[in-house]
Amino acid sequence: MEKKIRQLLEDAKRFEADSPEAVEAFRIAYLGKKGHLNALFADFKSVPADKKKETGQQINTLKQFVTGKVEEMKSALSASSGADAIPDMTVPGKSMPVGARHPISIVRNQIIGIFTRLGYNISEGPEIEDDWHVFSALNFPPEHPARDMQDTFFIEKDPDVLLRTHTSSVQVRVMENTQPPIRTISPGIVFRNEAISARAHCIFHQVEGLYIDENVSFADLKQTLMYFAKEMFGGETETRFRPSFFPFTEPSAEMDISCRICGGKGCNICKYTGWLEILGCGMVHPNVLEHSDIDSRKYTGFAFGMGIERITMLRYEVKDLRLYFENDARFLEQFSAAF
Ligand code: 2NL
Repeated sequence: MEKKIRQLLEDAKRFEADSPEAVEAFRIAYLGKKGHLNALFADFKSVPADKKKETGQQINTLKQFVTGKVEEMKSALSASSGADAIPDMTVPGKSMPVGARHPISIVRNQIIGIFTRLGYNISEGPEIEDDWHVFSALNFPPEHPARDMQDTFFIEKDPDVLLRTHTSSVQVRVMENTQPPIRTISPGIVFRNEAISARAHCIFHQVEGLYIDENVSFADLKQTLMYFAKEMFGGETETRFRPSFFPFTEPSAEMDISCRICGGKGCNICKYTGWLEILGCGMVHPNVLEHSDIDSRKYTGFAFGMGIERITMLRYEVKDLRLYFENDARFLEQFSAAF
């Protein structure tokens, strides 16, 4: 009997109806006066007493399943047939929810787009690095504070294994492996041992650029970065260069753009200066070229680096860095219009 019940349940599960008549025939076959269930209940009398409980439950399960299935099939068929099922062609289509790219990816792709149109290629490299590629090759003196445990995440000491603090390490690897002309940008994640706040994070994203050839000048640097600023922030964007210092460039500068929020008049975004700092840059230090076996008498180059989080904050007026890492859909969905 048990086998029979199981077989009937299997058949019922497999049954598919394509018309109301088929549903009715199915209902009669199982639940009708002369149907399977009544037959089972009749046989039930001869089930031994110690099996009655179990078998009774099985019959009930079958009955419940069939009753539910009949109702389901009826409503499915009435929804797809009959007068009220003729589709109303004037109803607007259902929109498919599509995801949004993360704002950091959107801005990273925009930066990559601008520089690849200028003839730069993209270079990538390891996130776990050694001292040479992150510091020594880039002309950091042995006692430079960036090498401190307070600033850099060390995985091992002696020899140093560390998380890269900038993507210049990728460009050192490019210089080691290729002779000029070099035109490359290195987007990627970097790590600094910092307390997390609205304005700082221990993980963030950078794009660095490097251009090395004969007769590359500071004028080339300025024109390239002024063009970048206009492409990124709009044609009316003004730029200014302030002298700065990095161990790996000489001379070095920081580039500001005119504040997009107030148009240069002064507001709390630009701290009433009318200017926003967006990147650091400079002429590649001769020591850096020589460390990678590039002849610094024949070749010169410029380099720059920017934080993608910061550019994104300025582009989209994001006020708190932590939003980038929280994956709150209410924040991320706001970027679904961009690529
Ligand atoms: C900043 C400053 C900068 C570079 C990055 C660089 C790379 C090589 C050689 C020389 Cl291989 N320089 N990169 C140069 C100047 C500034 O970044 O404030 N970044 C967020």
